[in-house]
Amino acid sequence: MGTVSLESFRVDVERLRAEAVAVLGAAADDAGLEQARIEFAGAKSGRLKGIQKLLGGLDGADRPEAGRLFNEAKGAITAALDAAQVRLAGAAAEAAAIDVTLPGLPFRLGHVHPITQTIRRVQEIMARLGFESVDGPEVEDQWHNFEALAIGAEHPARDPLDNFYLAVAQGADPLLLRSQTSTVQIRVMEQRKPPLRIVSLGRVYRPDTADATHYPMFHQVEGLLVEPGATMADLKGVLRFLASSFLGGDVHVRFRPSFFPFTEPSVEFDMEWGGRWVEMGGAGMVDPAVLAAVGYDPAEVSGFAFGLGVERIAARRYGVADIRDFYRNDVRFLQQF
Ligand code: FA5
Repeated sequence: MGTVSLESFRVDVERLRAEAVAVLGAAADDAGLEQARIEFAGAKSGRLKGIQKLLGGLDGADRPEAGRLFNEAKGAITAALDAAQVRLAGAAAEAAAIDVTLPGLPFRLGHVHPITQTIRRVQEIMARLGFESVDGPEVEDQWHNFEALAIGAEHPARDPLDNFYLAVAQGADPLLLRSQTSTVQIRVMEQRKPPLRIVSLGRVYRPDTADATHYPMFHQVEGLLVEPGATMADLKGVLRFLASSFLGGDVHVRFRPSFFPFTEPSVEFDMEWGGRWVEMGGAGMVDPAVLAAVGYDPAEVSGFAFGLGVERIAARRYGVADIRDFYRNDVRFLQQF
């Protein structure tokens, strides 16, 4: 008769197995795992070894079943040991992958595009002279882009080759991407009574071939003042103030005779800055016919208007030789501003 019963062996083996699996599963680091390994699976005095020794005390008939129970428990404990090793190795690799002492990646901040900076600067300068900033639509009808500005049906400026007309339903009034911001003069005068001082900065579109001074989409500054007694001297004074404030230093403004259908007289104006004359835009006294067309009395009020290219004045101010650079989206160029 053996000294150990099969039942008590079974209880001991199961208890050891459950305890070992729990402890190995909870091992938090290599040292803890090694300690648990020695305790349960140590070759000399591990507890598994202790249980194994009990086998000798069992009845011969019970030994095969007891051996099977033992091998099963040993297999489960070995598997739990392997799993714990894999788990801790993975955690170590993960910890090594994040080096918290490395300097962080620099966070790249963007900034306002130089053309937008220019627009805001011009708005701010004109506001000092009492010019309110207004917007107009980029998709226009023929009335605002041409007719109200005395650009008649036969005028070459209306040529489809010189404009971006939009496809509209047959019979509907043609629409186009505005070719100038002078449209906003009309839109404002249609809705307000004089006196008024407005400035409008926005995109305009012309099928021009892109070169150093042209782009098919560009921006214009439109200024309009309508008051009793406004003269060309006022126009020159305003342009000179704008140029000096924008470019810095004393800037001279020169008028050259020109023609626009909606101003009379009309001029092109140049600015002298850094010893060079540069063409900036067109201007003139608002034609009395235009004033009358929007319901103003030309005997009571007169006005002046001007329009200039934002890319041109931005290029001048920042020393940019080619306005196409503004639209290449090259961060190395843009981050200089
Ligand atoms: C006009 O567009 C008139 N509406 C200006 C005006 C306003 C006259 C009010 C009288 C009263 P013009 O077509 O010349 O005029 O254009 C004005 C300016 O826009 C030019 O001097 C130039 O600076 C700029 N510009 C014209 N075409 C381009 C282009 N393709 N790319 C960049 N800038 C351009």
